Formats: sequence, C-alpha cells, structure tokens
Amino acid sequence: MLYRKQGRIAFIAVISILFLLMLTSGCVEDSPEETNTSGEATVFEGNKLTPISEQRNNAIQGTQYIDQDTYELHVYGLVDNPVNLSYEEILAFPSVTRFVRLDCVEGWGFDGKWTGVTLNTIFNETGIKSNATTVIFYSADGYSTALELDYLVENDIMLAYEINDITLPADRGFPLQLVAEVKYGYKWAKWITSIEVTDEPYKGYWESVGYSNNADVSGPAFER
Ligand SMILES: Nc1nc2c(c(=O)[nH]1)N[C@H]1C(S)=C(S)[C@@H](COP(=O)(O)O)O[C@H]1N2
Ligand SMILES: [Mo]
Repeated sequence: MLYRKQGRIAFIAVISILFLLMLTSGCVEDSPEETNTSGEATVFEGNKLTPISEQRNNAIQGTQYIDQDTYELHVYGLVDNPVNLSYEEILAFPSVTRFVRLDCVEGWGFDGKWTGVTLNTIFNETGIKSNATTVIFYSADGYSTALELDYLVENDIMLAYEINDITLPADRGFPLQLVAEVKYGYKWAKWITSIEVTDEPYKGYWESVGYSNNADVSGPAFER
C-alpha cells in the first residue's frame, strides 16, 4: 500500500516537471499570449523584445505631433515620378516585419519588432534616375540624415509604422521611422515628411557636427 502511494506521488511529480519544462522550453513559444498588458509583442522569432516603456528615446526638439489625416510623405529629386503618399496609401503597400536592434551612439540600445514598407517598394513607384547616389530624409522637427542609395536598396531597408505590433507612438516618430539596420541611431530618422533622392553627398544634423556619415555600428562614431 505504502509503496503504491509513493509511486503515484513520484508519477505526479514527474508529470509536473515535464509540464514545467515544456512551458519554459519554447514549446509554447508561438502562442498568442506572447504579448504584455499593453498588447505589445514581447518575443519575435525567438528574440526577446525590449518593452516600449523601457526603450529610450532621443529627439532634438521633443515630440512632434503629426495629424495622420493631413500627413503626406513627399518623395522627389532624382526620380521619374515624384509622389505624395497619404498615411493610408503607405499602409496599403505590402509590409515587412523584422527583428532589428537600434544602437544609439551614446551607448544605449533596444531590440524591436518593426513593421513597415520598404524603400524598394516606394522606389518601385517613383523610379530612380541612374545617376542617383544618396537619399536624404527630412523630418518634422527640422532633423535630417542621409544614407547611400545602394545601402538602402541592397539591405531592403524599411520605413516602419509599427514597433512590437503597436502603431509607432508620437514620441517615437509617428507616422514613420527609418529602420537603418546596422547603422547608429542617428540614421533612424523619425517623423519623416520628405525623402529626396540626389547625386550629391549630404551631411545631416549630427553628421554635420562630426559624427560619422557612414555610421556603421561596428565603426567609429566620429569622422577623422
Ligand atoms: N526627427 C528626428 N529623428 C531622430 C532624432 C531626432 O532628434 N529627430 N534622433 C535620432 C537619434 S540620435 C536616435 S538614437 C534615435 C532614437 O530613436 P528612438 O526614439 O526610436 O529610440 O532617433 C534618431 N532619429
Ligand atoms: Mo542617438
């Protein structure tokens, strides 16, 4: 009798441990419960995401508040067909979603799940003149930055409108932030209103005071 009772307890213990192991091992990784109380995604493709509340934020003039009903993204310069895209038109393009880390040159960073439209999709609408080399991003706060056309095209870089499955909050760049993968945070323009395609090198807000215009996170922060 006693042995039988111990056997049953051992059996229950083993099942409980197996169940706990299953819960923590990733067997339930893709369950829809991978969100926090704000409805934010907390994991994406096995990568842990930094909650928006713990993500730092940097802006030269504070938060910009953009009205989505009157917003237009202007794309012009060395293109065949300049376009003015409404917020709705931007959302209607095919979207991409990726896990990407933002590293500010000051030493902080965070991991996000980003959703948006690629510049290749937009350039497909506008066409690009063959002599184009550089793309400049202008923002509502007077900020600007630029990247090489080849970098944007080859890496299929996106303009994000969602972070961790949440519409980009105003303080984080609504309606669009450039997800400049593997580049320092100062290339990640927020509140983008215009995109100019050019054949001249361009130095943006931080680049013009000495920050690297290449801005690879593995490279130097300052230009020598
Ligand atoms: N329009 C605009 N975009 C901007 C900035 C800014 O001041 N204005 N700061 C840049 C810098 S230095 C960093 S580190 C990132 C921070 O992005 P986050 O607020 O999404 O963390 O935004 C970049 N984009
Ligand atoms: Mo930054």
